[in-house]
Amino acid sequence: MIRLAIFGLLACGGFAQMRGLGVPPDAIAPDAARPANLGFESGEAGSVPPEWSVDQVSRLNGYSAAVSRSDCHGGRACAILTAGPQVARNNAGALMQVFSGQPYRGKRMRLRAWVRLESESKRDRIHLMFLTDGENSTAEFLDRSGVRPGAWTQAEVEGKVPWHADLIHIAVVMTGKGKAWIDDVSFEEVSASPSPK
Ligand SMILES: [Ca+2]
Repeated sequence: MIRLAIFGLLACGGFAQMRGLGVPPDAIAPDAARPANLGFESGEAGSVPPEWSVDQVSRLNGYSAAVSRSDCHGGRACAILTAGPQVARNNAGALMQVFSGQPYRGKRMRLRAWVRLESESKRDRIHLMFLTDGENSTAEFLDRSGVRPGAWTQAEVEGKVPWHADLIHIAVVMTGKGKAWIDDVSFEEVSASPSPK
């Protein structure tokens, strides 16, 4: 039901590729215990940020990611996800990271990131999402409205990690032909509301 809701809402052909995120892509370490390099301070300018990857479908569609050392939100570096010239208007590209779901089982988590989208099309967006994988149990949480082209904005999405989650994939997804700056990602438990006295 969740998958249907996501894809029905976006009504965007390119976004259907995000279903593939449920399978660990190549070039990542699925046994990583905790998310890392969330401020993109590691790595060489111009190369893919360590711990992160662009999934294969996104790469085939023409998206690429690199560390940038200018115009960042925090620290000295950030990531840029760029749509190449061959990207079709309705495609989507994702920068993602995968780690163990075990420490987060049963917890309500919030994924946040500072993002800035540069695009000539007002339809383009940046969406945050996280997905969980496990035996007989998957879940997907998507920031449905997304961030429009403009200044640095903090995006977020929340969801409860299923008890049987083995892996968590966090992703920053850009739809369309823009250029997305990404920085200061966090994945934290949502604190319980104080009980009324
Ligand atoms: Ca940074």
